[in-house]
Amino acid sequence: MSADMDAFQGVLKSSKNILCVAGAGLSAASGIPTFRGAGGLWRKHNATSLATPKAFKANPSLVWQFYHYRRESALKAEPNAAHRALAQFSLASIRQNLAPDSTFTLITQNVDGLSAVCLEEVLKQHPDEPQPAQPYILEMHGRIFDVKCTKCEHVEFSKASPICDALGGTEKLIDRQTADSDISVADLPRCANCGSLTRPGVVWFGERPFHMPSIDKLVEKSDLCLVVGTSSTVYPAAGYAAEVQSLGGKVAVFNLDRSDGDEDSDFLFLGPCEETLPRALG
Ligand code: BJW
Ligand code: ZN
Repeated sequence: MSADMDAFQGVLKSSKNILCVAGAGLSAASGIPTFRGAGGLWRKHNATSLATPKAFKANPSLVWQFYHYRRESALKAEPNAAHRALAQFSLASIRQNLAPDSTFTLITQNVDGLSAVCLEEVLKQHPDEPQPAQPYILEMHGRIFDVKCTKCEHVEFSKASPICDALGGTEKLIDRQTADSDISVADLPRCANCGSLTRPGVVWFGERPFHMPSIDKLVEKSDLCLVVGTSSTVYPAAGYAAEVQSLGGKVAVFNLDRSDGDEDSDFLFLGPCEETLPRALG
């Protein structure tokens, strides 16, 4: 594995189908906590222990308080330089008149919506430029502002703050000593269609990620995979880089620290991605 930026940029220029697999580190500089390591504790709970259907079934009040806190954080957050570098690179790829079948796709595990917000901002700054012909962002673990019924098919995109009266203010209770208050199920967010309990429209462990058929096709044809700010511990996302490499493509990892499987990468750029990505893609 190499940290040679010039060599990386040579590969970047000659690649036709580029994939970026991103994780929580992409949004860290926007103030969104990561899942593992120092940022992974909410009150006294591990963030990952709350991201399961079992946790929601056992304690919907607790899981909703966790997601309410994260919704409120995401509402206040703004895209950072790493989001911008990716959005600008996606537009630059179009402007350089790449072949019509060439692609740059961001597969993000993040649910905060910051990559989409950023792309909209960048597009607004260049209203006369060609727009992306195909979806550039695939949010494989869903979107935190989607609220989905536990009984019927109803899904609503809502940035309401707070999402319901009973959760209002609980986002401030974040220290370890906080006793978890028990909000009755009747007072948690309810479905506008059938009145049942709703849940965040995100992908929990054991659930099928979104966009799997499209992602599988992209992985198969990618000649370069950028792995940005992810611990590479959660599948299927954690397997994409190795798959691209096994089919002859290159892999470049951008992470603050060492991450699973990075010893097999072709390029490794250690440091905050909000600094390394703008340099690499600029
Ligand atoms: C910086 C930085 C800076 C910090 N700059 N870097 C194969 C093998 C083994 C197990 C499995 C397998 N396939 C499937 C499984 C099971 C399971 C799994 O992977 N388990 C593992 C624990 C082993 N996977 C699943 O269950 C998935 N579903 C599935 O495969 O379904 C199949 C199916 C098919 C058909 C029918 C039904 C099912 C679903 C996984 C869902 C994960 N959900 C969560 C919550 C999402 C909602 C929410 O946000 O609340 O997704 S858990 C959590 O982990 C979240 C994240 O997206 C995901 C990954 O975490 P991420 O992004 O990598 O964050 P961190 O915190 O781990 O890492 C941050 C990194 O950033 C660190 O490396 C830092 O160093 C770095 N960093 N600041 C650069 N400034
Ligand atoms: Zn319903």
